Amino acid sequence: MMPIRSTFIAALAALAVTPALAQDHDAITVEDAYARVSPGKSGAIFLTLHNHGDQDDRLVGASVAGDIAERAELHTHVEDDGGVMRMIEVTEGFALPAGESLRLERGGAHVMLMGVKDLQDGDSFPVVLSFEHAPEAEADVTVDNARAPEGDAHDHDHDHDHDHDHDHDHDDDHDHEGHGESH
Ligand SMILES: [Cu+2]
Repeated sequence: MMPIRSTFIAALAALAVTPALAQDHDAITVEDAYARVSPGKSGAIFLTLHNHGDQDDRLVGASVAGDIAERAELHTHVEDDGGVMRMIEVTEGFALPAGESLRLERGGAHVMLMGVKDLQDGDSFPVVLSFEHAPEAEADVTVDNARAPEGDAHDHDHDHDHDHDHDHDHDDDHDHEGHGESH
């Protein structure tokens, strides 16, 4: 009796983890996911999505565990009438056409984290992304507060960037912190 039960439970466990490992026929894959956070306040996740399928899709939601942050939302930046970049929630999500990639990056689309818990540089945590058509995708996100914005990658050595100061006034910091306070 016991060996049979054990085998049965082991088989169930294997079934439970299989979907996360079944990368080869996933229509949508996630790469290079990292986050910048202010513990106790807010943060943002940046990543690249690839739609390998032949159907247009759409990123419509994101979630993290309650011990990571209170809430996750899809956000983007828009320029207001005064030329100031502001963040807004994008409830309809982001288009991800068949065969194309979508980069969530600094100053653009991102997954906003509200009420960030005690996350430190180098920590990693899973984010679950949901799509209009494709099954949910889970990705590991690494906290990397020192990472330079994509557009700055080529001038890494300039003075303004040399000290890797986490509180440096990169263009998205004020927005995120302000946003966190308002919720
Ligand atoms: Cu945001």
